[in-house]
Formats: sequence, C-alpha cells, structure tokens
Amino acid sequence: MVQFDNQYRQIKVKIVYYGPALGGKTTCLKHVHRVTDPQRRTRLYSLNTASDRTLFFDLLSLNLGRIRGYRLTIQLYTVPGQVQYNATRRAVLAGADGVIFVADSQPDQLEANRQSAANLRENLEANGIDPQTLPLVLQYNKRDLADQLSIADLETALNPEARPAFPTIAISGDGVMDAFAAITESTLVSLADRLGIDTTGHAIDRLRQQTRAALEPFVSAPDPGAAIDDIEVTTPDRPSDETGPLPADVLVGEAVRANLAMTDLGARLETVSRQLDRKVRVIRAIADFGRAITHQRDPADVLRMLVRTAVAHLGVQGTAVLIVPGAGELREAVVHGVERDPLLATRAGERAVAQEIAAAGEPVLIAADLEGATVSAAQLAVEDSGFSSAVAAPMVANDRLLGLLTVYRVRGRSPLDDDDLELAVILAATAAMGYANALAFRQLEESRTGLESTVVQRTDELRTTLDEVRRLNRELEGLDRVKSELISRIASQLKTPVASLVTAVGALDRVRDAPPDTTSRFLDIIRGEAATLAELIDSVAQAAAVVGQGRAPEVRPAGLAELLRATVAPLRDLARRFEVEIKVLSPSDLTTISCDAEALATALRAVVKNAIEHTPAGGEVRIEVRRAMRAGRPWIELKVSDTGAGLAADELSRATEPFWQGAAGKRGGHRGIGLGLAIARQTVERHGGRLTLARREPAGLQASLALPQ
Ligand SMILES: Nc1nc2c(ncn2[C@@H]2O[C@H](COP(=O)(O)OP(=O)(O)OP(=O)(O)O)[C@@H](O)[C@H]2O)c(=O)[nH]1
Ligand SMILES: [Mg+2]
Repeated sequence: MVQFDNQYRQIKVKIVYYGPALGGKTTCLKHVHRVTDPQRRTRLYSLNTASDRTLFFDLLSLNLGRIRGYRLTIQLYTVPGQVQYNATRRAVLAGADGVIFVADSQPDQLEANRQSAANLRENLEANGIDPQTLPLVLQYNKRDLADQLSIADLETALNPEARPAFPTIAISGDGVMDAFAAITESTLVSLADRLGIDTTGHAIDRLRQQTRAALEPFVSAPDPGAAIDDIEVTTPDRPSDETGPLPADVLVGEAVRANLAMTDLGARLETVSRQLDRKVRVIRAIADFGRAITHQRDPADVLRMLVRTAVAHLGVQGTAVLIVPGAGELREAVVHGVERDPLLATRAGERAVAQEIAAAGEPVLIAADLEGATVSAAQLAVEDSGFSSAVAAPMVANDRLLGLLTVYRVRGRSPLDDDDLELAVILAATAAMGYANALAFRQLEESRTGLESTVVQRTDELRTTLDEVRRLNRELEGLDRVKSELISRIASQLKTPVASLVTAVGALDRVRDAPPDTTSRFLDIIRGEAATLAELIDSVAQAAAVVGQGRAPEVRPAGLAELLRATVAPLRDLARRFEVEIKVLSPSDLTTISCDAEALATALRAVVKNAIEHTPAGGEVRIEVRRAMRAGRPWIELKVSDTGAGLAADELSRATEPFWQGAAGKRGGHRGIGLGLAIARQTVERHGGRLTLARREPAGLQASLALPQ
C-alpha cells in the first residue's frame, strides 16, 4: 500500500522479494544495493540469524526521483524463506505494492517453490491484497548450477498467469536488475493508476521511460567493485533460537511490526542525518563564498567564483552564468561543462527558456517528474543536452535583475532536488550582491581615472596657453621696443632737415634781393632737405608695416614684369644720380609669381635701393629671377647683387635686424632709419620664404629673396 509522507513530501512504494528458503532473495537485494548510486540509497538493513539466514527481513530504501513534487522512495524487503517463519512473512508482506518471486531452479526445490508460491497467495489474501492484480515478476534463480530445471518446466509449474519471468544468477547479478526494473515499472504504472494520474497511453509511456531512465545506471553499469561480503550489514543480537519452539503467530507479528517500524525509523534517521550533514556543509560553503565574494573587485572574478562554487557544492557537471548587459537580454558570461547554456539555446521561433525564467524572476527546479504526462520546454531543453535535471536561479541585487545562474546534473546521478534549488538560490543572491558591488567599484575607478586624465589634459592645455601668452608678450615687448626706437629715431632724424629748411627759408627771407646764384644755392638746400623729409616719411610708412605684423599676405599670381617695373621705376632717378646701372634678368617663360605683389615690390625695392646706395659710381646692381626646387617643391628666387663694398662676415647676420646700420655709410651722406632690409626680410618670411645675404667675390653683396610657389 503506497504511503504518503507529507512532512517529508515523500511517497513510499513497497516491493517484496518472496520465495523458498535459500532461494537467493537476500543475495538479490545485496546486488541491488551494490550497484546503486550511494546518493540514492540507504544502508542495507538485515535482521538475520547467526548463519545469515533471514530471520525477519532485509530492507533497502531507494530514491527514484520525483512524482507530483514528492520524492519517490522504493523500499525493497525480503522475507525469511524458512517454512516456520510464516507469521513473519505475512507481517512483512503487509502493504506490499509489488512482489518479486525468487524461485530456486534446482530440481529438488520444485516442491519448495510450489509451496512458497501457494504460501504467497495465502498471505496476500490474509493482508487483503488481491494476488490477481498485484504487480508480480518471477526470477528463476541459480541458472549457473549444472543440475537445474528447464525454464519451460518452471514456467509450467510456477507461472500459470504468464507474469514476466527472468532467468537470474543472483551471486553474479545476472538478470537481477532486469527483474527489478520490470517490477518497478509495473508497480509504478499501477501506482499511477491508483493515484488517478492520467493513464492515457502517452502518460504511461512517459512514466515507463522515466523509470527506465532512473534505473539506467543500475541496469547498464552493474558495479563489480565491492564484493558482496564486504557490504556492511547490521546483525542484531540473536532474537530467538531457530530450533526452539515457535512463538505464537500474534507475538511474532507484533515483533515483526515493531522491527519494521524501528528499521524504517532507522532508514529515515539515516536520510535525515545525511540531509543535516549536507546542510552543515552547505552553510559552511555559503559562508566561505560570501566572505570571498566581498573581497572581489573584478566583476568577472565574482562570476568565475560563482561557477566554481556551484560546481563544487552542487555536484553538477554543467553550469553557466548568464548576465544582463543592459538591454534586458541575457548573455553568456561564463560557461562550464557545456558549450552553450542549454536553457539559453533557442529552438526556431521560440523564446529561450532562460529568458522566460529571468523575466518571471523566480528560481526553478527542472527535474523529470515520474508522472510526466506532459514534458515542459525546459525539461526538453535539459534532456536534449544530455542532462537529467537543472536549476535556474535569478541573480537579483537591489531589486535589479543582473543575471541567471544555471546548473545541470547528468543522467545516472540522483537528480537535482529542492535542497539543491535552495543552495543555488542563496549562491546566486550572494553572487549578485558581490557582482553589483564589483561593478560599482569598477565604475568608480573608471570615473576617477577619467577625472585624473581630464585634469592632466587641462593642465597641459593651460601650460600651452601660458606659453603662448608669454611668447606673445615677448613679441609685444619687442614691438614696443621697435616702436620707441622708431619714434626717437624719427624725431632725431627730423631735426636736421627741418632745422636746415628753417635756416634756408630764413636766409632767403632776409636777403630778398640776393644774387641769383645765392638764391639757387638756398633752393637746392631746400629741395635736398625736402627730399630727405619725403624719404623719412617713406620709412615711417614702412615702419608701420613692421609694427603691424601678423597680417597674412594676400598671395595671388602677379605679373612678374609689372612687379619688376613697380620695383625699379621709382629708383631710376637715384640710380642715374649715383651713376649705377640696374640690370634685370628673368627667364622668358616665367610670367607670374605667387605673392602679395604690393608688399613684395616694397621689399624688393628696399633691397635694390640699399644696393644702389652702397655701390660706387660706375658700378652695377643686377636683379635676377630664377626658378628653383626645394624639398621637391617649386620656389622662385629673386637675387639682387651689387658691386659695392659688401659686408663683413659678422655683419651678414645682423644686417636684417631692425635699425641696424653698417659702419660703411651710404652714399649721399645721409643715414636712413635702418629698416629697409628688416622689412624685406619680414615680408619674405610672411610669405613662408627666406631672405639671405651673402658676400660676392671679389666685392659686393648678394641678397636672395626665396619664395615658395
Ligand atoms: N550458485 C548459486 N548460488 C546462489 C545463487 N543465489 C544465491 N545463492 C546462494 O544460496 C544461498 C542462499 O542465498 P540467500 O540469498 O541467503 O537466500 P535467501 O532466499 O535469502 O534465504 P532465506 O533468507 O533463508 O530465506 C547462499 O549461499 C547464496 O550464496 C545463485 O544464483 N547461484
Ligand atoms: Mg534471506
């Protein structure tokens, strides 16, 4: 009779090995115990006599998975086969949900088999169990012995209802698990029927499939490891003397029930203590994990640590951490034991299961339910990836979904359960907090370094600006000096011609009727000084150009012939007076030159004028125009050469400074302001060009104005 245990959310199903004495029942149970995952079973409880013959019963509890959220536990019992223990057998058989009848194949045991079968029927009926409907399978055991009955004979004698029957060798385990799988399957089908679970063809198929999957590791991989004799069995004090008088049936029944209850309690205690052990381990793991997480500053390290901890403490083979990078969609951050997270992998046109779970925000346990009328998309995704069960726990910190932890356990291990779910939820929550902290820390770091680099950049900019201000200041100071120098020079230069003019005009006034030659002498003086004044005014205009520097020249193609004419024409008179010849040479195919024509003509005129003034009578000033290539780009060179005294080597570099005047005076007696060459240089440089002075052999100076085109 199926027992529901609501406190532990457990369903207990009772299967009994029945059969004649020494047929091999206990040996079968030992085999099942031996090949079962330790996670799924309790110890094997045996209440034996000293000779190891079953006195009361043997008991093994197996956890088979879940059904309707309940843990499904199968309790396997054997009865004592010896004839005199019938009261015990009857008591153990009470509430059985299925029976495996273990027959002895030896010919001399045929009668014992028959009697035991009849005895089974009797005891079932005594317990109110219908032998016709009770799930039952047969084992024809000891098929390894030489002397044995044929299967056909055994079938005829023992299996009139044609129940499933299996030839077995219990000592080696051959066939034992097949028989066990068959009784489990039919017992569960009958259980489902009695529970009112949907028993349409599909649901039953699914149940069979689930049962087989649950038993798969037992059936396909019987572990030949520990020898049967090594298994620890509990042998209580010998409770009665086998040869003595039998106790009354009632007394025996009471004793058996008491023993059953105690053994069941023992099994339950074992389960509870195992669960407690696990809880302690889990709490310690959580504490360690929490402590370690708080020291993590790198978000990626937090996630890696979560995966390591999950694998170690949940005993899973696959796991993944999916994170929400921003837009709400999950993305794999860490995977372990899987190529892609099975719950994130989508089928065509479907939303990933992981997205659904994250959106719902509730942790989920995905494990096959033996009821299994329908299979969820989540279960399908898990099974498709070769796992049996999974847990998905959202990672939430400060009410914000940060990600999802998923863990997967392979088939053949006991499926993940509610305890695992609980642990995964705590790990995910702890990791979420650590992850959020690490993210915040990183943001802080980033904004701090951002701020630092901005400060560095602004400081650099300030320094550059400051340098520029200093440079401009120096330039202004220079200009200021030029201006004051200019003013003082103009003032002193003006004194002489103005004084001469005043004197000459005064003299003319005094001697109104002076002889004509005297009058013309005074007029000459007046004319000469007026010319000097005009020249001074010219220089002031040029000086204004020096002070007004910074204005970019307006460069455009200008006619070369006009430029040269504008340069030379105003100097013709001077040259004639000084008896200096001006020669102009330019290539016939050069018609234009890119420049600010007016500025360049002024500059060139200053250079040519300077040359004329330093050239003795009979000498020559030559203006030569040439094309040139500098650094692969076209330039124009305007060379002005004279046959004067030239300049000393140390004077060459200073001659283009403002107000510089050489030792060798100009012809004509007067000294200028000393700006001609300085202005020329400045004009050329503003064009991006260069003015250079060189000595000529045997005598003379050559000024070269080079301009990029
Ligand atoms: N050769 C052989 N010996 C077997 C086999 N199964 C069991 N035995 C042996 O038979 C003897 C009895 O086996 P048990 O498993 O104790 O039999 P049982 O049915 O539990 O007997 P009771 O508890 O007395 O009812 C033991 O010595 C086993 O080693 C088998 O398949 N082949
Ligand atoms: Mg036994």
